[in-house]
Amino acid sequence: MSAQSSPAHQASEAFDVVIVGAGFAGMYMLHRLRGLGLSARVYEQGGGVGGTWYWNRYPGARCDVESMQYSYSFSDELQQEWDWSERYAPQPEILKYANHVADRFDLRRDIQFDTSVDRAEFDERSNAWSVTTSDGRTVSANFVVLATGCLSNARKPDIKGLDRFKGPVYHTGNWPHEPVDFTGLRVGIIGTGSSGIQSVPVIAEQAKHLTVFQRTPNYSIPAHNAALTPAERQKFRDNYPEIRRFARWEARNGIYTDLPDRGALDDGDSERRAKYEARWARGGLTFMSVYNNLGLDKAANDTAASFVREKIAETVKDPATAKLLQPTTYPIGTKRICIDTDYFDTFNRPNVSLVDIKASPIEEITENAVRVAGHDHEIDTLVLATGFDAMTGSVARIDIRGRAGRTLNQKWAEGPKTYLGLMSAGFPNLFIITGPGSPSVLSNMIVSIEQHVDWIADCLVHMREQGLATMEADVSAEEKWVAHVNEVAHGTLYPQANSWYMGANIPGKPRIFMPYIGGVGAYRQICNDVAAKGYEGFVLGRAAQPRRAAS
Ligand code: NA7
Repeated sequence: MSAQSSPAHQASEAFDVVIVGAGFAGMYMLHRLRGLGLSARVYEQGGGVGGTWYWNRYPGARCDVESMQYSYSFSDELQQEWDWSERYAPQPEILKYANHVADRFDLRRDIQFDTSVDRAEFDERSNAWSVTTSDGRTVSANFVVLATGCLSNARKPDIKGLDRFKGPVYHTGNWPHEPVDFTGLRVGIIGTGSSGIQSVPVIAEQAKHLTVFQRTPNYSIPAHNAALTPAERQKFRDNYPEIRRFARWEARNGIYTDLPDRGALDDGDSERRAKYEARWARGGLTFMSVYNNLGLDKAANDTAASFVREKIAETVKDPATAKLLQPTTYPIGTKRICIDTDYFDTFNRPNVSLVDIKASPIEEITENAVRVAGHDHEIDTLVLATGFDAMTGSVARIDIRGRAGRTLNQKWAEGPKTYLGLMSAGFPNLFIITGPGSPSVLSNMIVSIEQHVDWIADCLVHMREQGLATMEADVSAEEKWVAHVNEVAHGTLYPQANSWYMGANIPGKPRIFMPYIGGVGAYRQICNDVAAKGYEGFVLGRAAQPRRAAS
């Protein structure tokens, strides 16, 4: 499947595949393509591998999925040899793991760092993509794989006066590589999502004073993080075949845990409370797996939400602060639940204060303060934990032009449309890993990444064996899939929250529930069935007579 001679190819280097991004998705994609004998070039805008773990270096950054599960499964040697230190590894260790993988599989020689892809244009005559990078070069590729990540486009809020602030401003999603020392400083932090909740307790320990500006409180479950013992690690290693199988097929979110056999209202009050207590004591994301209907039934959900609110009230000594920290405006779990270490307890410290910016939004940021309700909260340093233009943001930054020069941004102006989250009609030979319309951010990302990469790799083998030059989503299959994704989402409580799943955190972004909530196992089966039926719903074209997708 080497690149054919064409005008697009003559002017530049040619690859079978260009991969955008060297995070966990891009690295594994490269590894698989090498194994198939395909040529690939990865472009990575950062100075190293790791994607989200390269950028999110803020204090307290950790994955919310346990390390033994948030790790590649494709190599048994790798999963047997790597020693995770803690139940939830800190960001530096996850980054170290990413670097280890890059070295172990000799990936770096095909990755060009410090280079972003600015433009990708499909040439209908040669059936190839012309890819232009930030170093001003253009290469061609038969296929482009967007491994750009779902939470990669850090978003600076549009707050009046932000640029006037005289002190340093940090975004959690774009944190400096040098350690930031808050000792003796008055620090302000805007945002109480997962990044805010992880960093607040750590910053509070250093800062002279920390002021937390909260718009919406979040449900957070204790991590109960701890060092992993050799015996705990070995138990996982011995059981990896079953743990990985279960994560792929049985657990809707790709995380191994015991699954519920009933709904929350099937138990009496005391039994239910005991189960919540046990899950709270265990800690972590699987809190939501205690019952099978917490994401479906509001009355069931209320029981879990009330339990967490009670825990907050028990922990936070000042009743007014506790009340502000209790989420009430959306069902628990409909925004990604947060996993914390001492977050609520941090508000008992004398050097931490909470400011409600829901009731009174930030009026402006001055040279040395955040002004709320006419009061200046003086600070020396500002931390923005304000999140990302999720799922579509990093794709939207690239000028992607498909058939007839139509851009992906034009096509997605009313919300992203894909078939299986893998391809978008009108954009042949362009794959997306964990894109909108796939389980993606609702799951253990590495489970979903590996499934997509393997599916794409198999697909490329099929195309090579069949002598196919193009593949793209059929418009009607795409429409049906988008409708299905929507229908499944609206059968749950998820759309009730103004979450980044819905695009609700970005002013003007279309409100569409982006990830597929049908569960990773059901989704995997659908993808496998599609492949088994000769890639049903995709239009496959030969080089001589490329076919157009029906439109
Ligand atoms: P999130 O979860 O999007 O959280 C962002 C936070 O910032 C959230 O509390 C927002 O309040 C707040 N925010 C955003 N814009 C503003 C403005 N303009 N003014 C005030 N407050 C604002 O991002 P994270 O980085 O914490 O986490 C993202 C994911 O990474 C997380 O779900 C995990 O999967 C890992 P809001 O809730 O919109 O009222």
